[in-house]
Amino acid sequence: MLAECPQENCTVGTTGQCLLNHEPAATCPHYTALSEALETRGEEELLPEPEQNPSFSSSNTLTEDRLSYLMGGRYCTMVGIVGPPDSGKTAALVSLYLLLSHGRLQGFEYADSRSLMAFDEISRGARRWTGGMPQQMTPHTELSDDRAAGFLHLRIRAAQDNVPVDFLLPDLPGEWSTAMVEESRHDRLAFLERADVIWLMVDGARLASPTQRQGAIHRTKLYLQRLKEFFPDLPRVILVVTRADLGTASEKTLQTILTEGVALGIEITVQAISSFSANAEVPAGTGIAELIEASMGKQANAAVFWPSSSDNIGRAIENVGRGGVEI
Ligand SMILES: Nc1nc2c(ncn2[C@@H]2O[C@H](COP(=O)(O)OP(=O)(O)OP(=O)(O)O)[C@@H](O)[C@H]2O)c(=O)[nH]1
Ligand SMILES: [Mg+2]
Repeated sequence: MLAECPQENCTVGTTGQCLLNHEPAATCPHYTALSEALETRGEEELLPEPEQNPSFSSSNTLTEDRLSYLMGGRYCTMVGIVGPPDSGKTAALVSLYLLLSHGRLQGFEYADSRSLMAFDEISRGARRWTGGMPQQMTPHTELSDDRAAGFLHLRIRAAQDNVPVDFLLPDLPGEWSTAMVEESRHDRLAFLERADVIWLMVDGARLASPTQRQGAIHRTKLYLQRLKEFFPDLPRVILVVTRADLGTASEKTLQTILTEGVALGIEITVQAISSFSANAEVPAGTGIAELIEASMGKQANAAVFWPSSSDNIGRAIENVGRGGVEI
């Protein structure tokens, strides 16, 4: 069973060994079982509405200046996650965490995390629900420090080669992205220059809707233009098309966006995901494993699976419905 311990240097989560030598480890007063609550899904009532949105404190996420110290010099794959409010940024992180903690991220397994408490915090509302999916699985993201990004850490091991990859994933309020596009405020997103890959999150339900599609395409193109303008050395971009359970964006729609990316000199690919699901035919978690695979920096593989050609769009969309796991 996965566990977490707030004691510095305690590795009970990965080794089962309690830092304070409690035997069994579960008798330690600092020990918190991670999956206990997950196992009771369906048996308990929906959590009451929080009185206020949880906001990250610096102790929950890893601040940029502490990253290298905390990671002990390990190379980390930094993902830049951008997208407007409600585009599904937090939901993707929650889905990834829940899949990993259930051992259900196909082809990958959990190896470690230095920010379990932060993951725990953002996943709280999504863990249990009864009688259908609530409207709001994750609260709007607010940060206690409105100036500097905080990162979540996950070490993920690919079953194929057993090599662990350390991911650093920021969960930022959508307003930070909107401020970049609309007010040219990009100072808080400076870390994007150093990112290995960018996930540009776009609401797939809007891209699929006849009335909202044009606006969503226009806005996504604007994001690509601004990203390239403010961060000329932009790393490769994965266009993450969210809410695949609620609609499928057409190839033509996606091609319009990809064409803009290519014209701007951006290396861009597409991945559709369904972090949660209100549709029995599209399991929650669909596309998340493929997103991790494409983000792992395995450029050769990524190129095979997701070349930025029109042929590829069908592949990305086709992937919806395959490999998904119910959370
Ligand atoms: N049906 C469905 N709903 C989703 C999915 N992803 C997100 N949602 C819903 O959309 C809501 C908002 O998603 P978030 O991930 O919190 O949005 P965000 O981009 O983090 O928004 P901000 O924090 O405001 O920037 C969630 O609470 C879910 O209820 C999905 O794949 N399927
Ligand atoms: Mg959010």
